[in-house]
Amino acid sequence: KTPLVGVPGTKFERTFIAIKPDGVNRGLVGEIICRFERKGFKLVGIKILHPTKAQAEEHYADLSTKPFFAGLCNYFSSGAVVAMVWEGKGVVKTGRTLIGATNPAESTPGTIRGDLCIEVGRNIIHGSDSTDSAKAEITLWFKDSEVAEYQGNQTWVYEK
Ligand code: IDP
Ligand code: MG
Repeated sequence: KTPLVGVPGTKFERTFIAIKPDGVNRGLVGEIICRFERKGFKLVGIKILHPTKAQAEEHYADLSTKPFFAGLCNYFSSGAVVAMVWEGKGVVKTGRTLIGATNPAESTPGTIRGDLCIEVGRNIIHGSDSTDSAKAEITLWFKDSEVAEYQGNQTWVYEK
């Protein structure tokens, strides 16, 4: 059985992806899931929840000294979030590539942020920035019983 936090460096690497309240309210859930799904990554955990301010502060604890921290936590806890765990080879780094640069004004067209949003304070999606933060974030948001293993079409996605 794959550990909850995945196995970095293998096909079983996992990352934490969250569609932020603006993404959910703008009806972009399907669009975003579609992009990860068609790439070949495997969705192993998904739920919708309204984060508390405390959960937002814990999730973004590394940014607590930033001037935008309070606004960021208000934003992240302002509505429903779709929290997900995605699995696949290189999913942490490639997930960040699919998402695009933090500031949508600098995100390349073709990326999620480059195509779908305009401002850094409303950039619709979160993705873990390293395998270590993926481990911490998956553990923060998901229990073992909330992640499912299934066969999928992975034999057609990987050479071996
Ligand atoms: P990331 O989401 O691309 O990993 P981080 O630097 O981890 O970017 O910042 C977390 C979130 O904080 C960003 O996604 C964005 O919503 C918000 N943020 C980052 N920089 C700024 C800023 O300069 N002003 C307002 N919000 C910001
Ligand atoms: Mg970040």
